[in-house]
Amino acid sequence: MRIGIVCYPTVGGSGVVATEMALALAAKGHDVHLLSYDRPSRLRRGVPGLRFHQVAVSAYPLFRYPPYDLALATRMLEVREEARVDLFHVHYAIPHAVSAFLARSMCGDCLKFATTLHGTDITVVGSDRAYMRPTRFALEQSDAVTAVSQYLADETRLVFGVRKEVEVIPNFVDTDRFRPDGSPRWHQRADSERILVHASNFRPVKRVADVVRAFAAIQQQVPARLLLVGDGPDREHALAVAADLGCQHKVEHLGMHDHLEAVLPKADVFLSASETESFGLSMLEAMSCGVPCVSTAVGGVAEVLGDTGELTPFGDPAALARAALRLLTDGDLHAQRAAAARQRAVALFATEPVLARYLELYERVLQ
Ligand code: GMT
Repeated sequence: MRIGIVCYPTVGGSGVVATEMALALAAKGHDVHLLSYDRPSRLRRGVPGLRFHQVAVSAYPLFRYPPYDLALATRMLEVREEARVDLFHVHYAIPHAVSAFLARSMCGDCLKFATTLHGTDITVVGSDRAYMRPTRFALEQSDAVTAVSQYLADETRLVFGVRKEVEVIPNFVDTDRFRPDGSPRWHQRADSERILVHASNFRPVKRVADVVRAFAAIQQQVPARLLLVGDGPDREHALAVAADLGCQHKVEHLGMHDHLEAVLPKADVFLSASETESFGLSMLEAMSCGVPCVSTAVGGVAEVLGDTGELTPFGDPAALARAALRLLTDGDLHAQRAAAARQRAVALFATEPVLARYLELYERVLQ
């Protein structure tokens, strides 16, 4: 198939999923075209069958807000003409589904498009009045709509009142790349220092300061270190909270990391304090490395973790700390959860079966 994939390049689950999907489809021999306004962070160079098309957005002085959605629609048409793309798969509804609809309308229905909803496009941004109506319209117009969790599919129906079928196709993980590396667990290490990790884009919705608050309580009970991976607007606030709570010397900010698969297997527990999380891709990557997750019970997280991790109420870092301590003071429980996490990732979220579901969907759309 000739497939166009549209995504945001920034650190955030939707761009990661779209890029991994582009790489996996190209590896299967499909002709894949990835469109974004910048090179997505996980995109490798020189991959046969995969081409990157940058969407250039001109900054004319009159434009306080450059019309990216129009530039994207034009680029989609150009790629369609150059590469005879059969179908576009747009990740994140706003404004990608609207641009796809515009591109399709401009060429008299010459292309098909499927929209995958990731989370904040529905739960936060999509329910903003300014974006609500065009997003609902573009979803209705999509040739297929998918959501990454049942929670998000239900939320889409509730918030947008869409009549269209929203099919649930979960995110996936490369279980060969994200795998346990044999690192000793805390109870096997001489210093018995527990390593906790949090990875995200540090947006307010991630509540990274709550992760730090939970960690501050944990390290009072057991020797521990917190690795913060990623970057974003709340980084300074989170580090300031660590300083206020007197644990800054045990919190290490690793910044943007190209090789999360090298960091995650070293962790004993992954911590997440999000206010909303339609899926939680970093947690799936941690599970695949055999790392149990302790998270707020929000959105679709329970669908991902199953009974391999611990869920606590949102906005209660003390509960998060207690749940993590259960895993960090009982070696048998930790070993059992770590093995269950890896098994669940392999059984339910491996790349191949999930990709097969998308290919089936593409075929249905093209028929
Ligand atoms: O976390 C974000 O706000 C970024 C956002 C995105 O689309 O880039 O992430 C969402 O999509 C990911 C991939 O499907 C999910 O794993 C995240 O749970 C989801 N984020 C939220 O729902 C907050």
